[in-house]
Amino acid sequence: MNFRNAFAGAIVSLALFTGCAQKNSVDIIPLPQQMTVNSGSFTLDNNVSIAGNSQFEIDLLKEKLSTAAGIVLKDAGEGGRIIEINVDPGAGTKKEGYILDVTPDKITIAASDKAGAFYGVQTLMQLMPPAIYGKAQGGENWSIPCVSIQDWPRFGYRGAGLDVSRTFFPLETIYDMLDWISYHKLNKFHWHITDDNGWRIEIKKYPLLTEKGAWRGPDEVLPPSYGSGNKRYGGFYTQEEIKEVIKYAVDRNIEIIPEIDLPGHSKAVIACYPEVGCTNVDKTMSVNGEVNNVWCVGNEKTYTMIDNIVAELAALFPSEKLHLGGDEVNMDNWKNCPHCQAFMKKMGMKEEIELQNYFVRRMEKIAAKYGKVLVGWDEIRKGGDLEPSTIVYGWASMKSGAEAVRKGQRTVFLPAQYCYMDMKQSKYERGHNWAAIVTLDSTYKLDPINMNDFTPEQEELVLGVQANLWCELLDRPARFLEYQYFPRLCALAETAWTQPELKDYDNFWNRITASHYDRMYNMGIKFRMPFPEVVYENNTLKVTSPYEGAEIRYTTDATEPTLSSDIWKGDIKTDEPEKYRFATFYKDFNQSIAVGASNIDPYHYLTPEVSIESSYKESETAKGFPMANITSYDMGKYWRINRRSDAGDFVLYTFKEPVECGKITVETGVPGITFYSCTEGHVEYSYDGENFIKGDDFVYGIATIKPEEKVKAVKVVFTGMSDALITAFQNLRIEK
Ligand code: TNX
Repeated sequence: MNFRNAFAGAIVSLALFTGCAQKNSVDIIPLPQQMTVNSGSFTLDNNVSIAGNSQFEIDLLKEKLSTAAGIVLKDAGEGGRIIEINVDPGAGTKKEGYILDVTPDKITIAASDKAGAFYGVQTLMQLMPPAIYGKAQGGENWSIPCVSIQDWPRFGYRGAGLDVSRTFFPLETIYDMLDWISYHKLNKFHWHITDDNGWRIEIKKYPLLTEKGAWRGPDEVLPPSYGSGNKRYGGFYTQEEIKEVIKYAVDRNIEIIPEIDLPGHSKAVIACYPEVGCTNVDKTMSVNGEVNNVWCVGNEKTYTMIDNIVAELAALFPSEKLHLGGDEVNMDNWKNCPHCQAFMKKMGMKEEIELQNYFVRRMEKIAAKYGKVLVGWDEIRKGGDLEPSTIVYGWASMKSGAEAVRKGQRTVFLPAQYCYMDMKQSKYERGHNWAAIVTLDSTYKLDPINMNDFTPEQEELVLGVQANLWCELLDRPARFLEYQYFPRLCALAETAWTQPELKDYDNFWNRITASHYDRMYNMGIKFRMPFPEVVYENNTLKVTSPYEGAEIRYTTDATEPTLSSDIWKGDIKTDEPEKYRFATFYKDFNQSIAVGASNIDPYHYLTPEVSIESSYKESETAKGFPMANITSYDMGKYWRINRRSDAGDFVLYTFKEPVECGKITVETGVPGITFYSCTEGHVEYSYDGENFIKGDDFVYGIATIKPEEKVKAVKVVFTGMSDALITAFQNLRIEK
């Protein structure tokens, strides 16, 4: 196939439509491999019939059109213009590929497999008004531009992963996700269904896993974590529910790959069945700050229990892949555990890393026993070889995935720097940043083949790419999942589907803003909006719009813009730039975060000399995070205590001189990340340093004070247990 021609085709087609009323209607995401736009259109109305042998796809289209347009497609043979959808093994299309032809009288979708027919319908829907994804009729013009498309995916593995352990999502969200990923021609849903903070799948042989292990809270076997606070939190899916989900996914060409994360990340199991955990490890913490979360690999009971669990999983999930984790095990657990040590001795092992490989090799055998192929994270390569069939998920870096490929393993690429949807999208937004700030552009750029110099044989081992959402930080607001995934998941979809020769970020961005925003709106996705770039120069606030036609509103009193704020029209002359805030709006549905000029400090925090007293001992301070960090007024820094806080704990900030101010914001936890904050407590303040007034309770680790006199002291007061094993405090944000 000649990609240069295909690219020319795509360009020609876009050019053809520039300046014409239907310009947006060929903005397909992911971009098809070959597309020609012809003149004319096919009008959808009640005089159209639908025929063919691809029943699910036919029904899907009928249902969408009747809901969104009130159009009732007639059955085959009833006359009128016609839509035909056929699966024919002789159609000559590639795996999951399709041919879509739209002429004024006829639409045909032809594919060699059902997946192809499904994707043909997805593309056809993107040629319709965005309202096709909606739940109501809006009076659109239901005509479809004439096109000729030949399309197929670049990668066979095009995934989205979701962690439902740290945050539990109801089934409704899982179904929404399946719809959304299928609209983007993604075909794998990697369900991270267990972790330290909740076991979320019914296992009939071990009922405690969900009776107890699915719940955390003050009186549960799992302590509160990640903002779940002082209440019972959790949930799980029954096997019957999962069967329904799988059926729904299969219809939409989605393979669900379940992950049971072993032998680390297993606090939920071990809290319910302590006999399979290492002993003598109460103080050995994982990188996520968990203790008692590692299976004992020197104990046969471990393997019996895993075998029994896998038996149920294997019977439930049709996928040939079984993901058993393998990541981030703190091997000190094994070092300190008498059973593991005795086992190492018996086996003649010298290092704990050999235990990791031993464990993984046993997992390969258990998977094989049930007809499955083992899948695991980068770390399963540690300490020895693997079966050639075993699949590695390269997450830590591009390099780690490439190493797996060079070792001859089939590999899915999800390097965190490109694919982790829990990473911040800019320095101003919430999210993890340990890997990178992951912009839309970063996700779009990912190319595991072109970024490595693999041999043709090695290229065959690159199964594809995946975007992953870890959910430690998803405790708010309810639709934050959508904010994190979209539109980054659209970028991943194009990376996964479209040949790199055809990819062009600016072109993608135009398609997103000109058409796909409207589609996502109709899909009901509360996607992230980009904020404007603002700089202050020559007494003027200069605003750069994030895209053509964006609606930007602003305020002049430092409050967040709303739909009734003024619309920005051009440069603003002012001597008080810090009072301005700008945000991008999409209809009345969505808006970006509010920003001020990036080259000035919009807050003007005061920095009075302050000293600290507290209930924590010097020895409890973590290395590298000293108490002095919270008197520095460097807002990125924090003081970290290596223990959970409880009622009675406090931090007292006393100013050398009383401070005149309008507002003090007291933030606990890690700056920009809702980790290790005060979940049960309130703030107190004092004008004389002796008598304290109770202020607000901490909400998401933050409390504010609006004093009426000069303030001498501010106190963080814990009234109950905090919900992480670590506690963190920040500098006071004091404003005039
Ligand atoms: C690393 S990726 C993890 C997860 C965390 C994630 C946060 C991987 C295999 N382990 O447990 O949730 O980082 O970004």
